[in-house]
Amino acid sequence: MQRTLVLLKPDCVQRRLMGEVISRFEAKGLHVVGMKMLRVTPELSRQHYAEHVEKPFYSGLEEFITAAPVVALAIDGLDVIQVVRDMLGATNGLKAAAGTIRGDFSSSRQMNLVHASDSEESAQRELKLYFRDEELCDYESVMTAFMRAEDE
Ligand code: FUP
Repeated sequence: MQRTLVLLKPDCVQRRLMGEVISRFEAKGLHVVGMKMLRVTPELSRQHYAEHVEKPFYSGLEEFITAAPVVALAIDGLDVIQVVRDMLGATNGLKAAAGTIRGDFSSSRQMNLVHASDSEESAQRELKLYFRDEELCDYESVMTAFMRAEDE
């Protein structure tokens, strides 16, 4: 079982696509254990995108990610880090496959609606940036018996 950090970015919030995107994760059977709306500050942006701070596109990225609220989600599931990345599709919405979230709703590289951790290491780091331990709610998933076999 893994946990990942998902961010519904300012374009997702402004375009009223929050429900649409969360519905896809729910329909897949993923287990949401944390959710909050917040405004990303320039400082949080620099921490979140630490690997990109020196890149030429960073100033535009910071302007975008701080421009409106985001919704942070902590999501549990088997192989959830890769499963969510696959559900998002390629970074650039113009290149993302049809059927993926970005492929269906984004036509942009910067405004690609959703962020998700790309490894266990980034998930741990990013979850700490957005959630305190007591903000995460572990609860039993009563549907699990009808979502997958016991040996999966
Ligand atoms: P991803 O892992 O899919 O979120 O993508 P990256 O870590 O490669 O990039 C982080 C964010 O920077 C992406 F959401 C898009 C943005 N970006 C740009 O705005 N311009 C670029 O040239 C590359 C990435």
